[in-house]
Order: sequence, then C-alpha cells, then structure tokens
Amino acid sequence: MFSTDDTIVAIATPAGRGGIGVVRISGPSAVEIANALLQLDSPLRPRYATFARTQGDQVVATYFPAPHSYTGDHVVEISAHGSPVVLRQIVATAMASGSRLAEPGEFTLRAFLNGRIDLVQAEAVADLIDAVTPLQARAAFDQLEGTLTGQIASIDAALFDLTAKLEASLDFPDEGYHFLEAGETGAALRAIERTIAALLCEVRRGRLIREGARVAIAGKPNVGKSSLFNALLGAGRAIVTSIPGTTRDLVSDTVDIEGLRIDLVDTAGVRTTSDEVEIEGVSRARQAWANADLVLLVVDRSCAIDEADKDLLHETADVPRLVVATKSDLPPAWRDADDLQAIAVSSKTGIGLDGLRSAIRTGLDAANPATAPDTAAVTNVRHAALLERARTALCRAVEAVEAPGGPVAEEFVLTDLQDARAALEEVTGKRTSDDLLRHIFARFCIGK
Ligand SMILES: Nc1nc2c(ncn2[C@@H]2O[C@H](COP(=O)(O)OP(=O)(O)OP(=O)(O)O)[C@@H](O)[C@H]2O)c(=O)[nH]1
Ligand SMILES: [Mg+2]
Repeated sequence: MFSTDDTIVAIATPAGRGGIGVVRISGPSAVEIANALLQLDSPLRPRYATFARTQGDQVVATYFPAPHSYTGDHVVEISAHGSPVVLRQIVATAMASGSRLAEPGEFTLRAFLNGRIDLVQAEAVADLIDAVTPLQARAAFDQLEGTLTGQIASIDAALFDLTAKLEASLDFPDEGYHFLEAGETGAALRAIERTIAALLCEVRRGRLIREGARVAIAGKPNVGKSSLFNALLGAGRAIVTSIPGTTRDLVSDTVDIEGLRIDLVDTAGVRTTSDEVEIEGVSRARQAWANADLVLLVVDRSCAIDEADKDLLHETADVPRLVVATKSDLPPAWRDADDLQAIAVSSKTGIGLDGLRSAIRTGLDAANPATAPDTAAVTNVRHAALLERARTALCRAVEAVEAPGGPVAEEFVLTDLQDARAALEEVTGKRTSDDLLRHIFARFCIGK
C-alpha cells in the first residue's frame, strides 16, 4: 500500500543546466525540512515567495499548505539558480533532514491518493508533459480539466439512480412496489449504453491525436516521391536523383502536419524489374501502404498518365488515399480530370504544399470523424478497454430486461449494472490496485 505519511523531495525541473531549477518537498514535515536547510530572512508564509540562502545559493522558497497544493500535502518549492550541483546539494540536505527521494510521478500519485485529482487527470498530466504537438497538449489539457471525468461521473450517476430503483423494487416485492417498469428500465439502459458508445467512437480520433498517423507516399519511379517527402519534412532527408529507381528502402521521419504527429514514409517506385534489391523495395513499399492510415499516390503532372499510373490508381482505390500531382511548376501534360481530384504541388517551388497539408489533415479526420464537438477525446487505451467492458455489461442488462419471455429477475440486471459501474470506477481510479497505480506512475518523470 502506498503511504503519504513521509516527506518526499526531488528536483522538479529537467536534468541539466537552466535559468532556474526547482526542488519540490512534499509531506507532513515539508516546512520543518525547509527550515532546516534554508536561512530565511523571514518565516515562510503560505503562498508567499520568501528570499532565503542555502549552503551554496540564494533561493526563493514558496510554501503551499495542505490541502491547497499540487499534491494535497504541505509543499515547499525552492527555486534556485539552475545549477545541477546546487540543486543536488539542496536535495541531499533535505534528505539528511528527514525526507526521502521521490519515486517517478510520486508527487502526482499523492495528488491522486489525497483526492486532488482522479486517475484520468493524473494520466493527463503525463500526457501533457509527453505531448509533441499542440493538439496533443490540448486533448491532455481537456482531460486534466475534467471533461472525461465529468462525462463518466454523469454516466455513473445515471447508473446509480437505476440501481437504487431496482434495489428498491427488490426490497419490497410483496408490497407491489414497482419503482420501474421493464420498458422504462430498458429505455434508460439503452440511453446510457448510447452515451458510452459515443465516447467509444472518440477512441479512434483520440488515438490519432495521441499517437499520430502513418502516411505513406506511393507511385511509380521518378514521379517525385522523395522530393515531396523532403519538401514536407523541410529537409533533404531522402536521396533525389533523375534516375528512376533511386529509392530502394523505406525512408521515414516524423513531421507535424497541422498539429498532428505524422510518421511520413517514402517508398520505392513501383515497377516490374529483375533487380533483386528493387523487388524487395517494391514489396516493402506495398507493405508500407497497407500499414498506413493514408496513402499519398503521386503522379507526375508533367508527363502523360500511363498504364503504370493507372494500375497504381486502381490498386490504391480502396484505401484512404489522396492523389498528388507533382512537378506542377513544369508545363502540365494533363489537366485534372474530375475523377482524379489530384492536388497539384511542386516540391521545387513549394506551390500547393499548404493545400496538401490541410488535405492530409482533413483526410485523416474523415477516416476518424468526431461524433460530437464537445465529447471528450478518449486518448487512452486503458480507458477505451474499460469503457468497452462497461458497454458490454449494459448490453447484457438490456437483453435481460427485454428477454422475449419477459424480463429476467432484477438480481441479474443489477449484477450487470454493478459490472458496468466497476469498469467506470476503474477508469477514474475510485477502484484500483497498487499494481495498476505502479504501472501508470512508472511512466512519469522524477519530480512530477
Ligand atoms: N521541376 C520539378 N522537378 C521535380 C519535382 N519533384 C521532383 N522533381 C525531379 O524529378 C526527379 C525524380 O525525383 P525523385 O524525388 O527522386 O522521384 P522519386 O519518385 O522518389 O523516384 P524513385 O525514388 O526513383 O522512385 C528528380 O530529378 C527531381 O529533381 C518538382 O516538383 N518540380
Ligand atoms: Mg525516391
């Protein structure tokens, strides 16, 4: 079992040198320990920055009394000059004065144990710190603010209400108490099930935000795939030559496209060849398209569309795809026929690249539509699995209530409702195990 009885200390700022470094002390003896290691001009006052000296530095200390601190314990934060040596000295002195070095994520774990935040919010803290794009940060921040927590609370309240009524009918069977008709119960259950289903629809979109998407570039040789890859990355990452068959292996890199983290993959040009290396390259190219969330099929606008292009257009017709007409700085050899809906770009001049970026974003959004604008994005696989479990339990309850031979006894329906509530309580951490907490907080950094 985790305890909040002792006082923990850690450097809260990133490792290495910096303008300022912060040491955080949290626990019942935070103030005593701070007093032992600081020479204060005036005593620490709640939420006031106080000037002080340590053995080797001038610092500013701020005291946040329990329960209104990040962790819910007494917290003292000491801002020193950002020297790793000085910060380590402060931590060592704090430890000599009776505190213990914090485990990764232990400050946030305490906030959870002290009821300051729920598990969804604690996980959102880690997501926020790990966010690579502004959109990821936004989704994490929404969860930290409690959007998902609130939605789960209202689902749980509806389940609680239903449970109470069913239990009441169960307690007074002879007196003819019928707090709920079977039809009414079925309708209420279905409504709750639909709310959970809507949240689950957000899982794919959430995954897109959290994990990003894979976009593969496809096309026949020499159409300008690697040039497009480089142009989207803004770097000369892949080799470009006028010789068809330049790219043999997969080349991939990460790029931020309109806030989404995109793993962009350049592939070998597809053609029939007896070159063993190229055959392997083409086979890898096809695998990359199959694994991609979106394929950019590149055709050269300065050359007439031939059978090879047509074959590839046909081959990729059923996957999420955008047709990109490259080399549009050159005189065009064809006009866009409506059925191609090609996006014209030039990797050389940059024409059309912004349009392509927003088409990529739209294309990925279309594959992962938002069901409702104010539904929380479910970005976490743990949450998704538990919501699915709650939904399955509710579907069972609906079946029981609407069984063809008349509703099944309330006891059975109640068991399903309890299962559903248990799953929801695991999402927010009302019900949890030490192992799960250890697993979740292990991904945090020290000092958070
Ligand atoms: N004018 C012009 N030339 C381009 C453009 N994009 C690519 N090229 C030229 O087209 C040739 C082939 O470009 P790559 O990017 O290597 O083509 P690729 O599709 O990767 O070719 P493979 O790797 O052989 O399949 C090079 O000579 C490029 O300079 C463009 O937008 N405008
Ligand atoms: Mg290439």
